[in-house]
Amino acid sequence: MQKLIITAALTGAEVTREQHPGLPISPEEIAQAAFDCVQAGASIVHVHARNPDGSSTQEAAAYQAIISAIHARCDVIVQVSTGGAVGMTAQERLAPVTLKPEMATLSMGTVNFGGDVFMNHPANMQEFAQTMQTHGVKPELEIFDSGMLATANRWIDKGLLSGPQHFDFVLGIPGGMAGKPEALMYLVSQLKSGSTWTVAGIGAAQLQLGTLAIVLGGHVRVGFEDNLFYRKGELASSNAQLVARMARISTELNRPIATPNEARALLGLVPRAA
Ligand code: KMH
Ligand code: ZN
Repeated sequence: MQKLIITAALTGAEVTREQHPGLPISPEEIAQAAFDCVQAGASIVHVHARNPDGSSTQEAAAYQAIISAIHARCDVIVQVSTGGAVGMTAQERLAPVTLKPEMATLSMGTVNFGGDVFMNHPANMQEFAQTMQTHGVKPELEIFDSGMLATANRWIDKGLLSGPQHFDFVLGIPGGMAGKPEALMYLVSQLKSGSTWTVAGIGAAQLQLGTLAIVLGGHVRVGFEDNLFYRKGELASSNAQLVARMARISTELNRPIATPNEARALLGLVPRAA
């Protein structure tokens, strides 16, 4: 089995300080959270940028400040969001890809998102995929429902996505596929061979589906973007606390944790000098 890649989704676009006073918002706070997560076992950080007032922004300069602050502290794969926040335009969302980060997310379809709609028109999705290819950015295909995986598989057949693909199954969004083991098992059964995958369970599903992914040979995403709680009624103390729990479970299950360079090798990324 491959070593485990743990992604820390540090901030998200929708979570607020009212929901969690420790939510990292400024570039320095995000970089410190990234450093702590790497110490705890993360090899990828999934980042969203915020304005000083806490609102979401996709401006390239805001992402550059975060990337620079992270790399001043540690080596880790930085994965920028192209999902942004619900309601942003496609052009806004695409901006951070021009910075040529190692990875970026690519949502594979439209989904109801709580009381809103997370819009992903096929024409925009293709433009995102093309732009990532042009800039040498590895996409992580975000799958919120099974039809999105079917779309990704069609795109692979048509050559719109080339090479082995890396998927993130985001399970438990109200409007998307349920955060249940059966949902994850079905998605895994539909993957083309050579694919890699991670799971982002929302809320309490984060622990359950993450543990299942460790057993199944997938990878795991944890963090405040998807879940703020360590257990029912108890806020997690930090993103790193959630990473450390996954690293502990994986180690107990005899599955070692990947370093950033080991994760790069698994994902077909260029290794970085130490
Ligand atoms: N904020 C969500 C609407 C991504 O980062 O690519 C979309 C999202 C996915 O967070
Ligand atoms: Zn995100």
